[in-house]
Order: sequence, then C-alpha cells, then structure tokens
Amino acid sequence: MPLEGSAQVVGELASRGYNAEREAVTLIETADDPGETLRVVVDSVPADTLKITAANVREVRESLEGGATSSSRRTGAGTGTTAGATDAASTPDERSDAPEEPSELDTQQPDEDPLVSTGDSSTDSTVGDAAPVETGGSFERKIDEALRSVEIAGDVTGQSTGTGEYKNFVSVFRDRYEKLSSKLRGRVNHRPTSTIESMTGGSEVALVGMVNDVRSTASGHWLVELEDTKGTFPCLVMKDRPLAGLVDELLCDEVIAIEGTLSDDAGIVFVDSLHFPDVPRTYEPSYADRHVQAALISDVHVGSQEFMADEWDQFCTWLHGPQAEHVEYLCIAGDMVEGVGVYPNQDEELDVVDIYEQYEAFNEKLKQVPGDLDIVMIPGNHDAVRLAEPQPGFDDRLRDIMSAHDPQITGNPSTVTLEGVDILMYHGVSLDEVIAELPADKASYDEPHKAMYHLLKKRHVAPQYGGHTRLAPEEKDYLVIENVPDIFHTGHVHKLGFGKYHNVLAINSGCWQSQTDFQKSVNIDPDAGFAPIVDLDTLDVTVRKFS
Ligand code: D5M
Ligand code: FE
Ligand code: ZN
Repeated sequence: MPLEGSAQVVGELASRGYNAEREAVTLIETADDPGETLRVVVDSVPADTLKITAANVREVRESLEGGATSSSRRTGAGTGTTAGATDAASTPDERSDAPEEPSELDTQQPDEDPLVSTGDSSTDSTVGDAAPVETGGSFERKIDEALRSVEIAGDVTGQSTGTGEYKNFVSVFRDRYEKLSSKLRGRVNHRPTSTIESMTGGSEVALVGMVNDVRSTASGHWLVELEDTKGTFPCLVMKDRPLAGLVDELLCDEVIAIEGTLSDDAGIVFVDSLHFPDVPRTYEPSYADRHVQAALISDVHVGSQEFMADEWDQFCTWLHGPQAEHVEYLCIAGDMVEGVGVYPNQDEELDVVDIYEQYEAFNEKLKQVPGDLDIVMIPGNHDAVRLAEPQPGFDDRLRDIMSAHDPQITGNPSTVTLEGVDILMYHGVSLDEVIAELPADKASYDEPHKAMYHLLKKRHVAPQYGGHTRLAPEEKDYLVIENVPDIFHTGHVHKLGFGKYHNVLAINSGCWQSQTDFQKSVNIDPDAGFAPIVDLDTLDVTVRKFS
C-alpha cells in the first residue's frame, strides 16, 4: 500500500479507529514500506489501544527494517521511498531550517504542496466545502499544549440538591428573580407590588417582575401580569403603543421591568416602557491571544439509522488535515447518541438498540478525532441523563465508555472558557418553545440564531416552565445567564445558523443525522454534516460542509 504523506497516514489510522502521536506518523511515513509498517503496527498493538505511539512504530520498524530509527523525517532509509510531493521537502534549505525537535515538523512543509491551503481561517461567515485530505501532501499542526486553557463554570454536575418538593420550586424561582431583577434594578426605580397597591392613583411607578400571564383584552390591548416576591400586579400595554410590538416576545416566567402610570383606582399600571435584562449593546467580547480555532458541533445521534457516518468520517479526516491545523478545541452541545424511547416510534429507526452500545459506538466515532484536540461535551435530550434541566454531565459508567481522548464532560448548560473566551454551551430544547411562541419573523427554525438572541435578551436559557422544556427545581437557577458569554452555542433544532447579538456570537450548530421520518412528517429539513469553526481570536465563523 503506497502511503504518501502524513495526512494519508493519519487518514489510514483514523479509518481504523486510531489516533497517533505526531512522531509515530512521521515514523510510519518515512519507513521503507509505510503501508506495510502501518499494517503491522495496527496488528501488533493491544486491542484497547487508542493512540499509536512512536515507540509502537519504532518497534515494528526495527523488526521490519533492522537497526535504529530516527524520528527526524527526511533522514534514514525511508527517505528515498517516500514518493511524490513530500520528497520536495527534502531540499537542503528546508532541512537546515528544520530543527531536530520532532514536534516542529512544520518547518519542513513544502510551500508548493497543493494540499496545504488555509484559506478558511479568518473569513467572516464563510461556508466552504471542506476539501478532505485524501492523498499525498503533508502538514504538521503546531501544537503547544501549554498555550491551551479550558475552564468550566455553572456546571450542576454533583451539585444537584433538588428533590422535586414545592420548596425547591420556590427557591429556584426566587433565585431566578433575585439574579435577573438585580440586572434591571439599576435601570428603573422600582417598587414592590405590595407598595404599588397602596400608592395614589396617577403616580409614576416601576415594577420588576416575573411574567405570570399574558392575555389580550376584549378591546385588543394586552394585560401582562407581573409577579414579584410580594404578590402580582396587572400591567396594561395599549395596542397602539409601539411597545405593544414587544408583547409577542414575552414568555411566561421570564423577568422584565416596566415603567408606567398607575390608574386612578391604583388597580392597574398603564405601561409606558418595558425592559429586558438583556446584553448591553456595548458589550465587548473577549478574544484569545493567539490564532486558534474551536469546532462547535452537536447532535451526532450515533445509533440512529440516519447517523451520517460518511460525513462524520470526512469531518474527522478534515480535522487531521492541514486546513484544520488551528482547530485545537471541539465542543459538542448534546445528543451524542440517538438514545432509546425519546420519541414515540423512535425504535423503528434505531441502528443500535442498546443505549450503552450506542455510547460505545459514539466512542468509536470520537476516536477518529485527532487525539490532540481538547474536547468538551454536554448532554442533550437524547442522552442517558435526566431530561429535566439543568442536566448533570454523564454518570461514571458513561464517562468510562466515552473515554476516547479524555473529553471534559460537563452539565447542560455550562460555561466553557477556552483561552479567555466564554462559551455558554446549552443543548437548546427551549428553542422549540421560543420558536413556537414567538412570531416567525422573530424566531424560526430557518434562523435558529435569532431564537437564541431572545434567550440572551431574557438572560435565561429556558425561561418558560411547564411546556416542552422540563425544568428540575434546584436551590439556585443554573439556567440564568448571569454573565454575558462571548459565544452562545446550542444545537437541538438540527438547523445551522449563526449571527451576532450585541457582539455576542450565537451559533446553533446543525447535526450529523439525516432527516428522520418524524422530521419528514413535520417538514423539518435538517442541516446535517456541517461544522462551524470559530476563530477564538476574532470570533469569526467559517462553516465547513461535509455533505
Ligand atoms: O430534535 C430535533 C428537532 O426535531 C427539534 O426541533 C425537536 C424536533 N423533533 C424531533 N422529533 C420530534 C418528535 N417526535 N416530537 C416533537 N419534536 C420532535 P432532537 O430532540 O434533537 O432529535
Ligand atoms: Fe438532536
Ligand atoms: Zn435534541
């Protein structure tokens, strides 16, 4: 088997489910017979091996070729037999530039190598067909793990104290009210509902409350009932006022502020202005200090008959290739597997029926990803964790199964900070609700990022309790967006969309599952096989297409 270049070695190994140390790839590539060397290496490593090491390859080369092997690429017996473009790298100049250190192999990169193209990295909002590396060429990712950082906050895992009792509901809503009202208090001079009741008719008043009910009156005005810790108060939004256009954005249980005039009998407020906790317009996001990228994906749905294995393979081959050399992080926002019993008749479309076997199969897919990526994963509604949000990260048994490349597993939602850039990861079940409740021009499946904007505006990832979204009552409300993230990453609706809201990048990341029968029946046309790639130094997005 001729193997031309490290990209192809990586691809061959990946297709067999292995990752490899860079030096191991180099040692295979420079062997007398790279194909035979790779085959023997793969045959000789223990069955549970995830990553081929340089030592594995050296051992095989010593038995096949005899003598010591060097990790330096264009030296030794292998050089003469490595065909094509890669040999062009062996010019004296490039060799003299190349340090001995094997991890700095990039300096040996031939400029003219046609497969080395990085035209994807800094273009805003680009969608490109990824050119997976199939043959020849070579590249080296400059990886300095010391520059990496991954921090996680807001994770409910291990912190869940809710028992589902009434008092837990009281405390979660109280916490929500506290956190969100504090964001509004500075903007209006509010009074508690109990005080407003005893004020003189005609007074100017302001109120911060949770939306308890929204209904239209017989004459077409809107009655919004707000609740605070002291009681409830009816607020009337006149239909001919410009702010009436905001009423159709309201969801029950979100926290807003209003200012208005008290009626003569002090029984109702006529609303003059309405405020959301919101993200300040002037919000200045943080950026990474160097050019580094994160791939943001979700909804892999391994175990479904519609899981797109070929497209996933292409994505992973691309990740190993030169165009992905700056991709050092992979964030997966839920629905790793298809799960069992999630929706009626789902079993008819299962490829793998056992939930643990689904996670085993997912782990095989994870093995295809380069081993030097940092991976962060949260669960979704198809995953085997409690459905109610906040969802804790996977239990130990599932963590043990999904161990390839040692991913960091955290709850849904969580804030994941990559080199100073805060990414709020949330699976996105509430998006169905936002899209169902809001008018189509404000939120739709075709523009899922606009639905995300509303969650940012409400500073809560799942405001409405008791609908599609199941909420677990905890002592505190993990679903409040306390700090403004730099990136908001969701999935779930299987549609790709991204845009900026007050400088926050909102990305809904599509899926790796083709249309299911249910989706066909309700006209959901999924965006499957896309990988949005974010430059963490600029927050620009490039979408790679593998379908
Ligand atoms: O859901 C993917 C999208 O499809 C999400 O918008 C919900 C919707 N969906 C899919 N199947 C169903 C059923 N059976 N009922 C209602 N809505 C559904 P995901 O949960 O990621 O598969
Ligand atoms: Fe999904
Ligand atoms: Zn989902």
